[in-house]
Amino acid sequence: MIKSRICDLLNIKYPIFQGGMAWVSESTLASAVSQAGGLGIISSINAGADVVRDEIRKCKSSTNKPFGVNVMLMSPIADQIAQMVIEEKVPVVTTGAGMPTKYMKEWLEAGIKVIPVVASTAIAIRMERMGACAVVAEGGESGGHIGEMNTMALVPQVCDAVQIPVIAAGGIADGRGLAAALMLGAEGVQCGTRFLSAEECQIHEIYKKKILAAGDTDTIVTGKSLGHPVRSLKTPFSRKFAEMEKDPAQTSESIMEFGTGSLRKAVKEGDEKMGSYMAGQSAGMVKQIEPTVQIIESMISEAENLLKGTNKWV
Ligand code: TUI
Repeated sequence: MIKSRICDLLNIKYPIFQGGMAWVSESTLASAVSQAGGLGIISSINAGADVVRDEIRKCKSSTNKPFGVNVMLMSPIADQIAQMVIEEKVPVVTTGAGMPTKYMKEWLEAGIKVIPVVASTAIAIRMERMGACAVVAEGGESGGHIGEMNTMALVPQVCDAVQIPVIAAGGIADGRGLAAALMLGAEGVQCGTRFLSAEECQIHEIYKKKILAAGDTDTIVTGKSLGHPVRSLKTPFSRKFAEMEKDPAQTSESIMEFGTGSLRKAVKEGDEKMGSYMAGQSAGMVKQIEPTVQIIESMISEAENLLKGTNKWV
């Protein structure tokens, strides 16, 4: 049985988090993950603050297991969500795309377990000092907003830099990735892309089809010129976005305007022309639609078998 400090800390059965994916991670998916023994996480980037509160309440009524909410720090409603997680007594908060410094004291006083997503050792160290109970070290293989480092080099360096548990993210989609992450010193994994194919994941069926059809080189990083690199599937939208970034006639404003609403168009409408289908490089490993419980159980049993067989190497 794979267990680590994070299981005891959060009172979860398996050290598997489902990443808080903008517009994607709502209560149906998050409660299914928590119910299956992992940590389900609701995203706060979607239709608005009231919708997030509804999703938190739905999650509480679907499972009595712990779950989390992701606060995306670049969001214009981050302050509102930060307050709401206290009011709603959310047990775990993960943060992304910045430093949660200004919320930390209040969250900790409210008894919330704070787990920032970090993309460097420097930020991991600062988060530990501020009272984070763990960090997610996320490599650039991930979908969505990414940092500079990749998982293989980032995770062991973060593990060396902090004492708190490190959860590895980026490029992890099966038991091999889980076993490898544990070997790098991590005490769990966070997966996003793999859960896009979960039966309980409420995204448009075209999004799911595109994930199942994707191969290893089918993602692209756009947004570097705007200071916000984002990984998504290669589609007419992302290719056009990349072209606009190279075109000196375009301004940051015109490029940003082109991108506005594109993630919603993918998730809710399956818009094949103007949708932004965020996904990580592990999309090529996602082969079938299956129940969340099967994703989690198969990851755990595959990792256990691999770890039991490690003596073949020594
Ligand atoms: O946050 C994410 N991934 C996301 S958020 C998102 S929402 C969105 N993004 C762009 C366009 C439209 C919608 C989609 N994907 N991952 C966590 C993450 N955090 N990755 C990298 C970081 C990070 C980066 C810098 C964390 C801390 C950090 O601190 C540096 C600083 O100086 O603040």
